[in-house]
Amino acid sequence: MAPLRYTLPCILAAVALVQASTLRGVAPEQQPLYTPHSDGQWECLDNSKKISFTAINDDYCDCPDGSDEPGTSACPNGIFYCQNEGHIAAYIKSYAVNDGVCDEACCDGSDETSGLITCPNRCKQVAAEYAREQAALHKIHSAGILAKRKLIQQGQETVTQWQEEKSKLEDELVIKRAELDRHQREIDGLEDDAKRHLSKKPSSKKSKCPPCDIATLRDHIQTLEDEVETLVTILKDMKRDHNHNFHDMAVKAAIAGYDDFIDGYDELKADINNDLNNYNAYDQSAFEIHDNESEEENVEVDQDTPEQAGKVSFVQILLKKIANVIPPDWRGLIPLEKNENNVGLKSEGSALEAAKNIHGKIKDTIQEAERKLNTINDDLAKDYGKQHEWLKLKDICTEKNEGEYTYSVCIFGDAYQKSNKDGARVKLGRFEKFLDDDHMKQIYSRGTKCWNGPERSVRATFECGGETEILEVTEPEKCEYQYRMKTPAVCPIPEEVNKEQPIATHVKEHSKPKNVVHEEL
Ligand code: MAN
Repeated sequence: MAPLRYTLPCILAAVALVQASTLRGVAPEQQPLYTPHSDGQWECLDNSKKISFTAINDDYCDCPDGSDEPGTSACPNGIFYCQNEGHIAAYIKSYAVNDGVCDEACCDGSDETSGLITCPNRCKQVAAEYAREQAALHKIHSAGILAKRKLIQQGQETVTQWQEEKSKLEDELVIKRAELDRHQREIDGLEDDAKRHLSKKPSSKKSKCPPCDIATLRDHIQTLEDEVETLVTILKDMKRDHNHNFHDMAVKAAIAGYDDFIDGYDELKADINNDLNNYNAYDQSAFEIHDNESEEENVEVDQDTPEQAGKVSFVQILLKKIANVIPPDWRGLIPLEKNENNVGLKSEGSALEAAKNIHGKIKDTIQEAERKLNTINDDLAKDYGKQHEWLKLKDICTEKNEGEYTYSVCIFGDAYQKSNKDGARVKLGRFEKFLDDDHMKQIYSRGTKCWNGPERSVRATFECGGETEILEVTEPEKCEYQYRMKTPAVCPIPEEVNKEQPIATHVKEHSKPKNVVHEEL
């Protein structure tokens, strides 16, 4: 071994020489990693080994990670950096260095220095071609982005309509179910009455009941008055709580009607009370007469008394007034029909029939509303992309002639393969789901079973384009089809791309430079 006083100057001279020039095959920002220690040693980038700094790029692979031979083909796992001045820098696998072939990715020809072949610097032409491609791509993207914005807007509008329709249906269902319950109670009551009448024994003594009937009627009137108050409160709450931004004409009309109504309401109530007081003063004698008459004529106990007729008609005026101002769907809440029916119907049989008829109609309306609501809920639960950008593409169909077959797909529907010879059509699958969070891949599955193979299926991958079309169809595995497609739905909208871009907080020491093209490494 030579004495240190002779070897050290040599090493330092070599180090100075290497440092002065850039190391072949290493990106500029990684050059500092190739600095020797003071003893002339250098550590492999994976820290697995120390070797002499002079052993770098000596065409012999020392480091397990291949980091000591960035500029030769000595390490099977090494990578080579080409600067490609004037274009975009690139990495290639180091086995392609000095192999006698000009590498596509290294347009500067720096991969071939052995003299086996001379690679011209093509970076100027490559950069120009790249710029043309980028301009064309930019044009496609601009058209696609414009179309995507429209898709988002239309999708959002449809979702809003669905949500409005859903809340209308839910309101309608609450009202109709309450109405149904009320009619059910009415039917039960009429059926009970019918049973009671059937079992009633004829009595020789005439009923002395008018006073107790009056009490019942007072109760009924009180109930009706309470219902009027409830409706007034409902309307008052609606006026106070309704969504002012939601321009529902029925609600607006109801509020306007309520305002008109409430104007004269107190006055009307005062009139009614006044009239009722007059009736009260008069009713005793009137009932005595009526009672006598009823004894003589065997009048049914549930016929209208003057008090009932007077009071009910006032309440009816109120109810009718309210019915005129509230949305049509709510009118079923008002017991108008019931009273009119009861007054007008002479026999319990026909009243029962009418009540059942109405009940059946309400039930049908409820079933129809439930069916519509289920459809809307199903639609709202479907995945139409982060901004509903896929929604308006539903059922958009497109096809592509690929020689032997014409392939087709309806977005969110079915995919088919049709023979161009005999027109025979085979189902390749039905839309199942998106395969990724970015909504750029879909799978259509459960197609016609392949002879001796799986059920046919289609994987569709989408790239940005102004229209939704099939670009190419392949069948890499038997009965498993790949559709390469384009659509505006996947175009990158600039604001969103920026939003999604994570902010770099830490740059890895060994990270590769940006704007670098990596060949399939
Ligand atoms: C048909 C077509 C083909 C498929 C074979 C499998 O010919 O659907 O795409 O590969 O059946 O038997």
